[in-house]
Amino acid sequence: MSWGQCAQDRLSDIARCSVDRKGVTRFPFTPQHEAALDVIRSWMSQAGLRVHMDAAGTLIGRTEGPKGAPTFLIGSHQDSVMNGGRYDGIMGVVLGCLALEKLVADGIELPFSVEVLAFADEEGVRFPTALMGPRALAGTFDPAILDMADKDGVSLRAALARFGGDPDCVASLARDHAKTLGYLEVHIEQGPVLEAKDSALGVVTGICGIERNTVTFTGDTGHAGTVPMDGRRDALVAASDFISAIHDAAKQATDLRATIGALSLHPNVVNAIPRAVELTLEIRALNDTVRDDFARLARSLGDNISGGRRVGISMERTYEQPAVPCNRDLIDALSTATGAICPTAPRLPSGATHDASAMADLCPISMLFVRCEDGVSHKPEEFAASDDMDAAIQSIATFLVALEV
Ligand code: HGY
Ligand code: MN
Ligand code: MN
Repeated sequence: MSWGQCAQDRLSDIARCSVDRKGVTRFPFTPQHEAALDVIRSWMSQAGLRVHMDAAGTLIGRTEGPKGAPTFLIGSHQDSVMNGGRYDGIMGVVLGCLALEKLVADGIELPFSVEVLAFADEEGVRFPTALMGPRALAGTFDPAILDMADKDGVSLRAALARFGGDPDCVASLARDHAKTLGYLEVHIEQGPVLEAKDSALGVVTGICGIERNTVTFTGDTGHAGTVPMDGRRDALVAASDFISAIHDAAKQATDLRATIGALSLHPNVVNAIPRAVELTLEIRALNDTVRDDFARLARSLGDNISGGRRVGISMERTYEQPAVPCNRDLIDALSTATGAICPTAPRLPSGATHDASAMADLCPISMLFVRCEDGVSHKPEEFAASDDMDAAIQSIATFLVALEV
């Protein structure tokens, strides 16, 4: 069996660690996460790694290099979105384990230590925060996030403690920059570029910046049958103007994505005029200035629309992470390593954000994309071919062997 086929079988197996069978739903610090860690422990043991879970719930498999040698990190996230795919995140963990297993099978010892990291929470679906694991290692962890709660009112602190983590020790996980050689995240592309270029792999040049805003329109409710049309202060009509205006403005911008992904109405009943609408506006761009400019444009569009519709508006930025470039030397080393196996491997930016964006505060980062069928991700139909994952495993092994301490 090829390494790629082994990866495919393992990803099918761990996909069962899910709330249901409609794709993969595996949130952090849940029974599904716990079941997944048992499977990942077996992958790490099979690669000869020493396994432990750190205080932030990151499962770590380590192979020791020569005494005093630095450590190279490989990893990604174990969690998924609701009814997501079976490759997003977890692919980077299984391919890292298999690349190390291959090096052992080939009798190759590296002049540095290597760790494979399975981070608990990158998607930020269960809690209104994300990237606790990599931020803990990078020393950028904010303890205030421990008080954030999920929709059932369970705090991140309680969920982590119940799961076997140690909330009070997360801040002490920060790694020594001088002893960390770098980080590689292998991830399904989640877009159509590699398929369009007929390339199994791609080397990532940088990760987009991302911000999330909560926008609230506030008007008046009233009886749907008695309030005349021209007397209304309908929050939903204003919100719908805003949604179309944002979409049209984003289409004019360069290398920018704006998405209104969640919306809630109040009172949300068939025979009452919507008094309030709360929606999320997410803006992503490879250039932080472009993103800031668009956020300013969004505010002015909102002000004009709310004025015209005689409703109130508020717009609050709830989350932000800057754009992050990958390390030039690692990009070149990854391009060389993939070149032997996938000569057409292009260099491309990542519109999706990743654990690597937080790891950049600790060490030089690199990312390798694997072709994604039809560019589909965050859906059960997400698919990566065994041959493409095989090419990735070969590339990771070649990359590690060529890495200089
Ligand atoms: O939102 C993202 O880009 C990532 O999939 N969490
Ligand atoms: Mn994702
Ligand atoms: Mn991901």
